[in-house]
Amino acid sequence: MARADPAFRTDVLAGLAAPIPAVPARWLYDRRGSELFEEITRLPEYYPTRTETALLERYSGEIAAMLAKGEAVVEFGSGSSTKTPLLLRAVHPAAYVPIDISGEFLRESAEALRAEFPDLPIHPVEADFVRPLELPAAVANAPKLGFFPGSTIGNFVARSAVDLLRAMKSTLGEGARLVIGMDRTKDVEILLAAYDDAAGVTAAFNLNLLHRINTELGGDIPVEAFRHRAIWNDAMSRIEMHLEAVRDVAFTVAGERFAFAAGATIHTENSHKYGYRDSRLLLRAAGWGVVRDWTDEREWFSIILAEAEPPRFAP
Ligand code: AVI
Repeated sequence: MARADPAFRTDVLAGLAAPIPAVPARWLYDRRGSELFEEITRLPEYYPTRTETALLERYSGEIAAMLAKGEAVVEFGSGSSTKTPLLLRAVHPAAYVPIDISGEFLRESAEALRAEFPDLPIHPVEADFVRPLELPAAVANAPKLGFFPGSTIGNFVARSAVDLLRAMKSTLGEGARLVIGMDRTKDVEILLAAYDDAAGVTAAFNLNLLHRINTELGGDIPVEAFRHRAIWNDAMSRIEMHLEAVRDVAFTVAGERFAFAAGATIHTENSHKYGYRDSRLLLRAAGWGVVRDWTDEREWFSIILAEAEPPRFAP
């Protein structure tokens, strides 16, 4: 059995036994899960990556023109292969600080960016950015620009999204700006196709969680007894991923027994979609005021520039 992260064990055992079974989405991303996610970003049905990249190609010059000089760009998550260089090339920052919980991804992406931007000081920080953290002393006096692309904010329920945006504000400090990608509400058919593609890559991504549980937690889950489901939850304005039992099934994980009746599901991910006003409300709830937002012709995705609002009395 591969060595398991104790937090993975705790989350899986508690999540499978919960009245509404659910496993936190972060566990979808082991090495295989991350590879499958990369594949998802290239699928014809998965519009977010393509649309956000096109927005950055088109508007990063405009974004840069609205910023201070000598900014330190702080990216929440290690630099993705195509989006980060687009911003860095336009902004010409004084320094770049990628923050990621995975040291391995952090080192790999920092290496790639060093090759592309040999004169840019890069200060990687291995940490979980959901909590406020101290930035390297080298960028203490620089104005900060947070960068949170990918619509990853959509994977957090509103309460956690606000906590996260507040943590970012506290990490970046007074006067900070934030460039954030948010996926917009749109036709349900388009959303369902993006999260249940014809080639079955998203299904493999979701089902990989069960393989991971079997490998790392000594599980004997018959993976073929589950199928991938993508559901639009209109009241919550989100796509939900579930793993649905196609027949009655019983299995053990880490020596504990679980049973699922046919049709019962394990909830594995939320991907919230925001209307124009919803995104502003979410940011405002966390102390960020929207300076400007850029969207594509179909209004499928937004890149928002926000600024940290100073504390003030309100009526
Ligand atoms: C990482 N995150 C923004 C993706 C999303 O669209 O919510 C994860 C994903 N899940 C299924 N497809 C993509």
